[in-house]
Formats: sequence, C-alpha cells, structure tokens
Amino acid sequence: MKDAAPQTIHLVDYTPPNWLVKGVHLTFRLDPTRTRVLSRITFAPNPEATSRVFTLDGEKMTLIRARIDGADVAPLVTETGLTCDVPDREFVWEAEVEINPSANTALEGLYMSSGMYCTQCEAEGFRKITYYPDRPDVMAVFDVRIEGGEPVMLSNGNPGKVGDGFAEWHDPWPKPAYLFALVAGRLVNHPGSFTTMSGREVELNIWVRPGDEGKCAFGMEALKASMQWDETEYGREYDLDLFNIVAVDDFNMGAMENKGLNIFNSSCVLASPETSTDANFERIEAIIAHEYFHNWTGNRITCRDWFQLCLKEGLTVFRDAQFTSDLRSAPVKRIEDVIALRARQFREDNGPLAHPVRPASFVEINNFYTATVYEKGAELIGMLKTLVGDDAWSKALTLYFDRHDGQACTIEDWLRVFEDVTGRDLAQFKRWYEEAGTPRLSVTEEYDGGTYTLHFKQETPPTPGQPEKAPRVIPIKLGLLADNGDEVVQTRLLEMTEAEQSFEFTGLAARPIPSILREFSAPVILTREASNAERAFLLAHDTDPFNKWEAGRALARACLVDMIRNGAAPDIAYLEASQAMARDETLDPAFRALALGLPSQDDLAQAIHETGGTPDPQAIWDALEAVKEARAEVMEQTARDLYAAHQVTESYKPDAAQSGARALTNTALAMITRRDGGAAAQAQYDAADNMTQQLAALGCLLQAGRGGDAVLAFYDQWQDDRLVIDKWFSLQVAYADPAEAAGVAGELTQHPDFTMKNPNRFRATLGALAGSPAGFHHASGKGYKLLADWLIQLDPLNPQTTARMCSAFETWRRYDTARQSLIEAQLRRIVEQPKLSRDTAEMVGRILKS
Ligand code: B3K
Ligand code: ZN
Repeated sequence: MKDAAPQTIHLVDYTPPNWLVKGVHLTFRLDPTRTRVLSRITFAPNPEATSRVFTLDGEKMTLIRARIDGADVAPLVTETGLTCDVPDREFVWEAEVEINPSANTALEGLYMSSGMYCTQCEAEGFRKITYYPDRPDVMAVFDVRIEGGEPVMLSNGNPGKVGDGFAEWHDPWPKPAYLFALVAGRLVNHPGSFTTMSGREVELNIWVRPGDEGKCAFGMEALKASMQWDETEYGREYDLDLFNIVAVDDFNMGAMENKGLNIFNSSCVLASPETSTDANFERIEAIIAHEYFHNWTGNRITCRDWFQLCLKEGLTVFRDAQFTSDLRSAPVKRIEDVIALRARQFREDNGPLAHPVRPASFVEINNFYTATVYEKGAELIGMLKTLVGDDAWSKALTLYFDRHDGQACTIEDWLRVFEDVTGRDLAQFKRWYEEAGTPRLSVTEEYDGGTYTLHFKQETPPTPGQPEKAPRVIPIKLGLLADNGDEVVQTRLLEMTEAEQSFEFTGLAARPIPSILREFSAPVILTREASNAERAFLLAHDTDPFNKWEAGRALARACLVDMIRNGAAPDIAYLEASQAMARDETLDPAFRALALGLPSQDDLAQAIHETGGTPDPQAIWDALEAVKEARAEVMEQTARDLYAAHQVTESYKPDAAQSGARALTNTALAMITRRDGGAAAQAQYDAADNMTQQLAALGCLLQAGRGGDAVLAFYDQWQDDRLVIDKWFSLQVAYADPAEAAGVAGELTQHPDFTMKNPNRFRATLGALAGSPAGFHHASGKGYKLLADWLIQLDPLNPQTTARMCSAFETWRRYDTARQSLIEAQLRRIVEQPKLSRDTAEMVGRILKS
C-alpha cells in the first residue's frame, strides 16, 4: 500500500528511544492464513530520552487485544503503528495480533515458502509480526514459544522446553528485533558440531527440505571453517549452544544473520558438484562465513540506526574477504572483488543512485543495501587497515570488541577506537563515509638526473546533493620497476591528503616504470597516460599480482575502446601479450583465467562515457566479438594446449586449485569453440560430471549457435532442481544474440516454470536481460519495455525485489538521446502506477531526477 506521503528520514534527526525493552515473550500460534502472535513486553523509561510518548511500529496486522499491566487498553492504531497512554514507569505490555503469512508475497515479516514458515526482519520486517519499537538501538532478550505442531519449529538462541505441538526458545543475548527469526515446517537436518576455543561443544545444523540433504556437506564444512577462522584471526568465540542454518527457496537476498538461526536463500547454501559451479561453491563459502561473522560484527555489536548500516556490513564484507583470501588465493580474491566493485559500485557511484557509504537520508532503508554500503564500505575498512598498519588494526579491533560489546554503535564509535589506539586524527578519513562519488586520481611523472617525481591530483565529481568535494586521504601503494623487470623500489605506501601532491624517489639509475595503486589500495579511478608497450611490460613483469592483472585489463580496454571509437582492428600486440601470459606456466591457472577475461560490456560503456563519449551497446558487443574471434585465431594452439594440459583428473573438489584449472580450461574451451564450431564443447557437455563443466560447455554451444539440443537435454535432466533450472533460464538470455535477448527473455517468462513470486527465478530471467547490455539496450527499446512490464507486475507483490531491479536503468544518462527517451518513457510508466510501493517510487524517482 502506498503511504500518503513517503517520509524522508534524516540521520541528523536521530533521537534515542523513549522506552527501552527489558524482556520480550512471544507466542506464535501458527496458521498459514491466521497466525496469532501474542507478545508480553516489559518496557522501562529510557533515562536518556526527552519524551515518554509511547509509540510502537506495526504494519499489515490486526490488533485483537492489548493490555498494560493486565488491564485492557485501546491504543490508537494507524497503518504504520500505534500510540497509547502509558504509565510513567516500568510496565508490561501485552498484545495479540493476527497476521496472514500466506498472503505475504513481499517476503518480509512472517511468510510461507514451499509450505514452510519463515521470517525476514531486517531492516524493518519485525513490525509486520507484532507491534514493537522496531529500531536497532532497542535491544532485548527474547523468549519465544511456537505452537502449531509443525515437525520442526526453530527460533533464536538455545532450545527450551519441547512438547506436544510446541517448542520454546530462549536467546540470552540482547538483540534488536531485526535479528529475530522463526522457521517451522517439514525440514530435515544435516548435523555437525564444533568445539570452541574455550572447549564448549556447539551443535550445528543445516536445515533443508527433504530431498536436499545431499547438498549440505559443503556448507557445514564452510561453517566450521568460519568458526575456526574467527577464533584464530579475531579471537571471537561463538556464544550459544546451537547454531542453525535454514535453506529457504523464496528469499529476497542472499542470506540473513539472525542470532543463532541464519536463514539462507537456498541458492547460497545448497551445493553439490553435479548441481553447483565452482563459482557457486566459492560464493556459498563466503556467504556462510559472512553471516557467521556477523555474530560479532553486527549482532553482539550492532548499529544504532540504519544510517550506520556500513558499520556492520562493510566490516563483515571485509572480514569475509579476508577469510576467502586465507582459504583460497589472496590475489585471485582481490581481482574478483575489484571486478565486482567496478561493475556494481563504480556504476552506482557515478550515476543517479550515488550515495555516501553512510547515507544522510533515506525514504526506504531496503533501498540502501547497496554495493556502496557493502563493497565500498569494505574498501574503506581495507584503507583504514592499510593506513594504520596491521598491528594497530589488531589492537583497534580488540578494543572495538571490548568497548562496544552489547551496544548499538555508530561510525563515530568505530573511528574513535582507531583514533584512541593510534593517536591519529581520522577527520579527513571520515569524508570517505560522508561523501559519495569515486575519486579520479590522475598522475603525471618526471625524471631528471636520478630523481623520479610523481605528481598526483585527486578530484571527485559531484553526486546527487553533493556538488562540492573536499580532498580525501588516499593510500597509494606503489612500486617501481627497471626496464629489465627488476623491482628498484619495492611496494611502499604513499599517503595522499592534498588535492595535488607530489612524491619524489631519488637515486634511480634510469627512468623507472611505475606500478601504481598496487593491490588496488584505494577505490578510485586512476588515470595515467601509458603506452600499450608499457602496459604489456607490466603484464609481463609486475610483481604485484593485482597490478599485473590490471595492466592486462588496461591493455584490453585500450584496444577495445580504440576499436569501438575508431574502428581499429584488434591490436595484435595485445593478443600476443595475453598469449605469452597464458602460456606462462609459473602463473596460477586461476590468475591466467582472470587475465584472459575481457572487460565487460558495461565496463567498456563506463570507460567510453568517462572519456566524454556516448557508448553504443551494439558497437561494444561487436568489438568484443571481434576481439574474441581474433584471439581465438591467434591463440588457437595455445588454447588447445591449455585445454589439454589443465584437465582435472582427480575426483571433483571445489577448492582453489581445481577451480582455477577448470576456469582456465573453460576459458580455453570458449576459444576453441570459435574454431571448431562446438565439437569440443559438445564432447565436454556429454562427458561432464560436474556443473562447472556442463554449464560452461552449454554456454559455448549456445554461443556457437548449436545449443538447441543441449538446452532441451539440460532441462530434461534438471527439471526437478529449481536452482539448476534458474541457471537454465539465465544462460539462455545471457547467450542470446542482442537482437533476440528481449524476445528470448519474454518467451521464458511464458514458460510453465517461470514464476515472478520466486525472486531467484525472476532475477534469473529478467535480471539476466538487464545484465546483458547489448540485448537490454537494443535500439528497439523492447528490452526496456519487457523489464518495465514485469517490474510493474511484480511491484504490488514484492516491492523489495522490484526496487532493486530498477537499478538496471541507472545508467540511462550515458546513452544516446533516442535510448534515453525510450528509457524515460518506461520509467515514467512505472512511476505513474497508482499504487506503486514506496521502495520502487523512491528508486525510480531518484533515477529520473538525474
Ligand atoms: N543483513 C542481511 C541483509 C538484509 C537485507 C534487508 N533488505 C544480509 C547480510 O548482509 O548479511
Ligand atoms: Zn551482511
């Protein structure tokens, strides 16, 4: 339902809660359409508050009765909550409400998924379960009783009494309501256990629908590895007797860190070699770690208000990235993260949806679970660690956990810990949290008589509501190479604090070749005039794996942009440089696969826009095709050699070594397919015993225009596995010819297995279209129309997923006027829908404002 006038909430308006909660008892009488929720809550006046007005949040529920200290009361109920006269002292509030989980298609609050009850409360879903002060700075101990006779009935904390048709739970750790969870239904568990560093035995379970038991073992190992890692690396021990994970089919995002009861999108926990790709395994491992790490960074220490979301998300993403780097390969993880950062966060930061890592205002908080808050938030943590050094980092984290355990905190609290440990003033660093936009870092150089000088200049373009930007502190890791490849200056840290700043290196025998921004030490766009020869040199010689990859990427981008803009032919020097890199058996196969990856269509559109051009999606597609063709020709023998040499012969393991080998052979297979018309791909498809190889082969066959039979066979084989069928939907769209992509996606929406009620399926189909620029931005506008049609249909059912997918349009101002008006027409059509959700209205409104 559309609110009369959606309110903008401002950080500066924060006031402490009027009432604190001393304890919560909840009883759920489960029923698919009429669940009763009985609450008994002890409220006490907050000494820090200036008012005693009593309001509770509550939406989409019927109040049956309310009592204060046992006497009936009649609160004033509105669509968003209630207010009531209350005594001027501690009192007990009791309420009974009725809610309808079956009608809850928004998947927020208590809802049904495949016949099972489950909840999602972050950010503000608890208010759809009962009347409550639904804000993260109200923390309380919860006791929960679930009645309804479901075979399995779970909530947060430790189990209490279990009896005929009921189960009780007690969570001893005070928590905000957003961490509440309940799951009930016919579920089976994959059990495990973990002994903590102080010797406590913790029972672990992954709960799934019957039939999915065989897909839990990997997740369980990832969970144990995460628990171990957080003890070893951060001294953080788990704090309950039990840790449950539940897999749910219908879920708006990846997973949720509810205390002791993590709820996962089944795509982010269920794994088997036959049904999951190597990338799926890596992602599952990372998400399990991420949610587990939230137990300390998020749950024990939570956010004071939703503006502080990056306090838990940035830090937890940073921690999960460290975990993956430790378990797998640090350089490979860093490269993958930077690819994702540029694809999602730079795109966001340079368009109408740009916002600070800590936003200053919002209409719908769900719209701020963004790449900026998460991924740029994690980059800020990484920069902070770089600036203070590893020792101070460890001390600061220990102080953070000691000082703030059990509290709801702010970014100021976080930064103060670092200031106290280091004595350093972090006021300038804080700008990174407060100002949106990606800084442009440009550099020129001079060499004279043994002295080499780098002149840096930083500039951050205006973003919505922030026309002027002040200089930030930018940690620049740098090394210098001699022209024989020797490193004459090893990696060192330059701290840039001014708008313009120069750094000198003396005693150099000759002009060096700089390797700037090693490890991608700051989330900036670096511009530097460099010749392709120099890039090829760094691709061959840089000792920093990230910058080695980056040099290859810059070379590819330069070559592609030249083709797109000037109609140049593929640069043979680039092809030869990447061939030499690919043949270098001293390099990790996973690294080589990444270095053979080409800039994405969107990456190239960004690059063209950045340099004042108007990207033509079809021209970008054509240039990429031409490079792939030319490369397949030049590298045919190399591809065949790599394909043969790196076949995995041992039994399947999703570890870094095997995944890297498969990534390289599948990259080679794509090249070979362009030469043999798909024969090798067909052979791999027929022989594949794991999804990584099966899916890669299917992609090659589709690319070669001979995917028809395999598409049918794949469906026959996997029709009963929803997660695999999601892949089937998206692959067909992703590999469609640009002129046909919208048609293919449109036809798939008519397939009996398509349902917009399942966010995974919706994303697999329409999200795949939005993620295929040449198809989505086809000059006919049919991609835009199809997506808008479906967003309009989905919005009344699921505002969150609808709003999130509106970001497909965020780049519209980059394109030509014809495309802009086609997009604008669709955005206006969406925004004119009579009952548009607050979520979607905010997103489209912000996009249109640009
Ligand atoms: N904290 C949740 C995300 C909640 C999203 C609400 N719209 C998952 C995570 O970041 O771990
Ligand atoms: Zn998180």
